[in-house]
Amino acid sequence: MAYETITSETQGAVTLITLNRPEALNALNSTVLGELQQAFAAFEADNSQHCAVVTGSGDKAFAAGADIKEMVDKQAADFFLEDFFAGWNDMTAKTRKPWIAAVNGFALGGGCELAMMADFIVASENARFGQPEIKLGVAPGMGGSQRLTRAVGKSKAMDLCLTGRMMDAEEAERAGLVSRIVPHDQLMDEAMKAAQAIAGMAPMAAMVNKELVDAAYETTLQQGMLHERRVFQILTATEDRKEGMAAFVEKREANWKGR
Ligand code: DAK
Repeated sequence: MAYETITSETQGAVTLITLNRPEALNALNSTVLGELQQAFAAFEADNSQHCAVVTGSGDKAFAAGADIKEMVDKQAADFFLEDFFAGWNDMTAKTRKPWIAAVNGFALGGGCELAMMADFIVASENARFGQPEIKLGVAPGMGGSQRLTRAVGKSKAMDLCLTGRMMDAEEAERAGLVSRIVPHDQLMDEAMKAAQAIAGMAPMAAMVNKELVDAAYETTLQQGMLHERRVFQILTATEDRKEGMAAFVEKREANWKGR
């Protein structure tokens, strides 16, 4: 599928989606968001694809936020009537397969929010994260105040949202926003390697692991543990569970059926 503002390609069982407006630091406009929704829907529907990586083109940015030039002349009624950026949550709400954000530079505002929608973030040492919306007289609109607070705690989330300052990759990793930092020139190799490793797991198990970790945000500990136990019990009925355990005992690679 040909897109205007992103690219999407498959490498084995991994889909690589690249935001492709480097001249605007990959700022997210309505076209980008619509195309991202399409690319994610295609990834989700393709049974040969088991993990995705999202990154930004160019050397400077993952995404420097929503496109301010697209928003500057809009009135409040336009945002409401157009339902501007509606569907931004599709990447989390409608995607059951795992995906990784490979953050290669600025991830600001909507860019930071997009990265936080991913199941985890691999950051280059050049990555910079922030929610600078306050400097524009607004506030986060795609989950920044909520996901950042859950990821890094109230104090740091308040600091970032209220001052609009950026944090570097090391601070982001210390705070728990980022799962790993890698040298800038190795970012895509490392992110793709992680994605290939995930894509090599039993597909239903990968989807269920994602669902269980996500459930930790929505449930009490007791409910979450009960859900986890039930899901474990149900997964034991899959062909892949039998294959995975048999392969271990027989000291061979598992041959997943995806069933
Ligand atoms: N939008 C549009 N263009 C941008 C941009 C952005 N967010 N960020 C950078 N660019 C453009 C610049 O305008 C410039 O293009 P030209 O003007 O040269 O044509 C080009 O990218 C290079 O940028 P700079 O020249 O500024 O590069 P520097 O290295 O000097 O600075 C920077 C990099 C990242 C520090 C700076 O560009 C910057 O501060 N950018 C803006 C960051 C920002 O404020 N981001 C938050 C945007 S607000 C909603 C949900 C969510 C949102 C809105 C609504 N709804 C559900 C309704 C989200 C809002 C946001 O994300």
